[in-house]
Amino acid sequence: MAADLPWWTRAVVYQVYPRSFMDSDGDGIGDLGGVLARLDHLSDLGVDVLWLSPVYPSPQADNGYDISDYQAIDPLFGSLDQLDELVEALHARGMRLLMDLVVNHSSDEHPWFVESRSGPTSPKRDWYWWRPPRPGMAAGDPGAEPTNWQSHFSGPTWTLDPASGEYYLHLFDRKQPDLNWENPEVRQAVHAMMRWWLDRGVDGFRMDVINMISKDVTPDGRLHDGPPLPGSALGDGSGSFLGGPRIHEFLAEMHREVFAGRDGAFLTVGEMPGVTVEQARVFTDPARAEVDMVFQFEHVGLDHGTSKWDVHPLRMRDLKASFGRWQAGLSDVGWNSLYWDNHDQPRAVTRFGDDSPRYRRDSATCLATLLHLHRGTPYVYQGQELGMANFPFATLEDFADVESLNHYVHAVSAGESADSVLTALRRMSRDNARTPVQWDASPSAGFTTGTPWLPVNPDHREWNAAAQRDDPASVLAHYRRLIALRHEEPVVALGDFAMLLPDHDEVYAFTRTLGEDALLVACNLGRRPQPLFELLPRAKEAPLVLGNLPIEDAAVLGPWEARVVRLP
Ligand code: TEU
Repeated sequence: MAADLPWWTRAVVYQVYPRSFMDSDGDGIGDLGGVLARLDHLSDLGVDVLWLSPVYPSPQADNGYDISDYQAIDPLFGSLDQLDELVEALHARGMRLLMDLVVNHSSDEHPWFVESRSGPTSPKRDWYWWRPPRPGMAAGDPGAEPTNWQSHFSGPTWTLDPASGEYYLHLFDRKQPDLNWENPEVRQAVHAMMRWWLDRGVDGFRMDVINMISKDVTPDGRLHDGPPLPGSALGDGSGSFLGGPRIHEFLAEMHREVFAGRDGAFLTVGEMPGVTVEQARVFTDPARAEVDMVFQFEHVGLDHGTSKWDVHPLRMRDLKASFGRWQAGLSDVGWNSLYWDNHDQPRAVTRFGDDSPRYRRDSATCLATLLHLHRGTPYVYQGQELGMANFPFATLEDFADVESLNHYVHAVSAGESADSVLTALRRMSRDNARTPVQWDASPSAGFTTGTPWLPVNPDHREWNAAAQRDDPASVLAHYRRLIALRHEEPVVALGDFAMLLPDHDEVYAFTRTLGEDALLVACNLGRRPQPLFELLPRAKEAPLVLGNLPIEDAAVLGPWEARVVRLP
């Protein structure tokens, strides 16, 4: 039975955020030449798939998640020839390429939107969401926006176009207008574009906020207000666009139009903020042919209060309850994706681990072991395999991310103190993930010969790929072992998951079982030694499969120690 499962059930994906990966031409911004130059790093690691964040032409308002041409490469990043070269080089090494598909919205500089904005009679007017002011109000009046929705990037989701007196919808920045998926021409254009990339040899797509493409709209075109947000004039519109009424229809149609009947081994992963386990079962049920797996956000929301900027400590029980539910919920139908880090999340070693000099390496490898031993497809975000940590941001000027900068402006103008906003940005800003990859100890960390677009973390002198490559005790070496283990051991890829010690505050433990074969995984997520054999007596007679630390006393799980043993 295992042999029939799709290839990606045994795969590990590596995410490249090209701006920050490797610069080959000295302009301080990473590019495709840089990716090509560092492919050995990926093969050494042993990953199966490269997910490339957007490299398409873009005004870069959201670092490429605002696309102005879906079928080209931004000269900032290189050329289409280099993309073709990348496909070929990856395939030659037995790896596959996943492109980022950002079609909930385009850039406001995409010719489609430029045409759409030209006036109410434009043939492309209906490709986006244009609406008159709220009935009884004049364009530009406070609160005249067609709905009260708050944007993911602060402020209203509507921007007025003074020329026509109508507003357009943007769930994200004003430079990211939402495409109108109700219009079949939009869907056909997206499908054609996807086929064009597959014809070039790419192996699939990571689909940006794909559960937001269907909006809850009445037959006569009205959208609904959401419940008011505390302390704000705006409301939460997510009920109108998260997993909207036609989402399954749109995804099934996309699969039919783009993938069905095509030869090859593809992978689709839908990024779905707010998705529940129950919904994910439906989205990833192979019988429905929608997407292969989804990115869910539950575990990366566990340290959020009223918003991501209201930071709380993570409670171990919450993490276990959440991961446990996802493992159980997708055990018989569907499939999990597994991640700590990506380009939107602060660095996990700082956020969930312990990045003090004493425990940084141990906590990075412990978190990695925990994640990689779950059932699902693990994603490694560039630099995570090196133990890269958050950046010591000093002032507002150090930040570049549109979400962070918009939040600062809105929060301060709403009366929050500049200091407290900055404190939150330091911990949660997406820029933490976006500082250049630390290749070596040289001044720009081997990332560029020019001035990096975001500063290199000063800790790169100690924490870098060159220093770790030949060190068997490094974070990098541990990632290599984890990835190899998944490839070698069917039980790691496919075994059933069972959570142990659900109420323990420091030890995260579980078993994986495939037929007669069973592994026990125990991770100490803290600085206090834990009595392993007392907590988990079955670990006593069990031989070690993989650990992150030399074992001094087998009966004790040391600070941030992770151990995988085979149950007799
Ligand atoms: O992100 C979707 C999303 O909702 C969040 O991750 C968001 O970026 C933010 O961090 C919430 O606080 C995707 C992309 O991954 C992100 O980089 C883009 O900015 C966003 O969509 C818009 O395309």
